[in-house]
Amino acid sequence: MYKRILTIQDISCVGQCSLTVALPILSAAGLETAILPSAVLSNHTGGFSGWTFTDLTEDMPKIREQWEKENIGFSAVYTGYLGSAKQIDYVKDIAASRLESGGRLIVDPAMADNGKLYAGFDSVFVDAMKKLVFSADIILPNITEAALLTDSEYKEEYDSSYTDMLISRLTDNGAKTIILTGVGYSPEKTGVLVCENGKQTYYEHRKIAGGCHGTGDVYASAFVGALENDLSAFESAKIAADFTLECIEKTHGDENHWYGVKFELAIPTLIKLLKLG
Ligand code: PXL
Repeated sequence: MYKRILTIQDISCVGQCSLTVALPILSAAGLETAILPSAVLSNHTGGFSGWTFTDLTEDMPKIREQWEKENIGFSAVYTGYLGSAKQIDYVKDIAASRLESGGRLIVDPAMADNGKLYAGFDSVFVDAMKKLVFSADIILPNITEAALLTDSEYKEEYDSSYTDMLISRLTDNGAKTIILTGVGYSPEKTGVLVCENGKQTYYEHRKIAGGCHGTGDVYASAFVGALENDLSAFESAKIAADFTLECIEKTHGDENHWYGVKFELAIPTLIKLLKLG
């Protein structure tokens, strides 16, 4: 079956994040990709001094109704950066109405990193995001987002008792499969912790100093690309990590390229990792 994926996130016209990353990566993974822009920004909000922001919340129910008339469905729905708290209810309606049977809702609660919410988000948004996250089949929070979603303290340094606590609070609130990203137990390492059916598996890899913008979106898009090629959650998490690491390596050392990663240069690697070429 030729799969059609719907991804819902913003268009940051410049900045190598959200839809400008998800669309090419999912296409490279051999998946038909439909998009629903949550907002249009001149550029992302992480490091530029300003941006334009056009909220597309009120387009969403109209688009859903039109898709219902045309009977357009999706094999998976993957959400990223959303434009407003109100939009989150509309996104839930779209997934409920347009997801084909057996299709999965995959949610990256893209709203925070390094202990801080992104510009423009507040606790009302976090509470709305909880509803989406805890109704999803698979979620990809980073440590900051997992702490916010479970009203837990954010820690820079921790051991497995902290990540166990985050996982068990997420699970208690209804989370199903959890892909907890950016989990590092020592300074020079990072990795991803996958929790599926109560069982944890960890993929550790080296950490490249000086975090890069947009890697969460690159990671989640590659994960969905692998998963929808029928790989397991752990195998998909591993491929996404290897791909993201290569994107960072290809970018490192270019000071002018602080706003994103040169993921385009690593697309051939992704195709090889997915055994598509
Ligand atoms: O990469 C996450 C992201 C997506 N979209 C916009 C952002 C950010 C992170 O800052 O600002 C608009």
